[in-house]
Amino acid sequence: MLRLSLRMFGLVWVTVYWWVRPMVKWLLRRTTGLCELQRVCYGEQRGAQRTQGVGRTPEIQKCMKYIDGKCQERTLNQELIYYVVFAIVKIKKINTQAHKGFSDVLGQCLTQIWGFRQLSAEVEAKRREMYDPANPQHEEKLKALWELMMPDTQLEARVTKQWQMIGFQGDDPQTDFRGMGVLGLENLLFFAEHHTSAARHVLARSLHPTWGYSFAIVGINITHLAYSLLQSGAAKTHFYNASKRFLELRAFHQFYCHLFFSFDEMWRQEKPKDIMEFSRIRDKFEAQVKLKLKNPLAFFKCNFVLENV
Ligand SMILES: *[C@@H]1O[C@H](CO)[C@@H](O)[C@H](O)[C@H]1NC(C)=O
Ligand SMILES: CC(=O)N[C@H]1CO[C@H](CO)[C@@H](O)[C@@H]1O
Repeated sequence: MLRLSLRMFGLVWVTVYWWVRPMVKWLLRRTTGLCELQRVCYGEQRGAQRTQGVGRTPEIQKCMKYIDGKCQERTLNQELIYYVVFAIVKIKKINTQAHKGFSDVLGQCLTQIWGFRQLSAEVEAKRREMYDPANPQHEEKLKALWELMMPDTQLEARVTKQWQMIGFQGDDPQTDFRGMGVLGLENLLFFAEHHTSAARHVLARSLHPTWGYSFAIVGINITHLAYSLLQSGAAKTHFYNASKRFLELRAFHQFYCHLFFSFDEMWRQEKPKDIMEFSRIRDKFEAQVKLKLKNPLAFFKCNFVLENV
């Protein structure tokens, strides 16, 4: 009996879904003169909310399948987006004279959606690229990191215990990059290069006799956090609000800098007894960031206010 009614319910639901949904859409189209995509484009404020709404419409879901391949190849560009917008306008017979802003809004949303996907693919490629001491570019970056963080101290050798002064584990940073590849190095280098005083400030705080931690090791762990927030899609709100244009790797580095700096703040507030508390504080920090990212207005800025060391 129960089974039967469940079946009936299923049947009714399917019927409702297949018959009523198009009817509602048709009715809305008739009464408002707009298709679903247009309603989303006009109904929401610019930013994450609108872009996420557009991403959920069936039209865009269909396009995704094709474009996703391009994201993986990392060959997506603005021109392709214009073609897609043009095609949608034609297929949906949208009168661009009457709806002048539509193409622009749709173009902006698609730029953000696919920009985010392409950024994810790019970050993934960096993570897979292993640190290689035979690669002069990798070695250059590592050297630059030292020079920016320790301007007054000469590095005596490529392999030396000196690396521990900026928080690597042993005498060769290569081993510490294993988990996150070149992405870990590039994140640290960007922080040191573009937010030099903030990075040096965090390093100084990490050397505190009571509340210290390993700067580079924790930095690489924050790379892991930033990476997983990107890949899970949790960070979409921030990235959709971060740029109207196509996202570049730089946007990921900025996101990272914000996270590392805020982690250091939380670490100090928690006043941990020792490094054994790392996992607990890291989990607490992650939960807090995830909560902030649930807000469609989320946008993490890099305005660093340097407190006491
Ligand atoms: C970062 O720390 C967490 C918690 O201690 C750990 O589970 C994770 O594997 C670490 N990631 C990296 C890349 O070190
Ligand atoms: C680029 C972009 O769309 N930024 C928006 C992010 O969200 C805020 C708050 O809704 C908007 O004011 C921005 O314009």
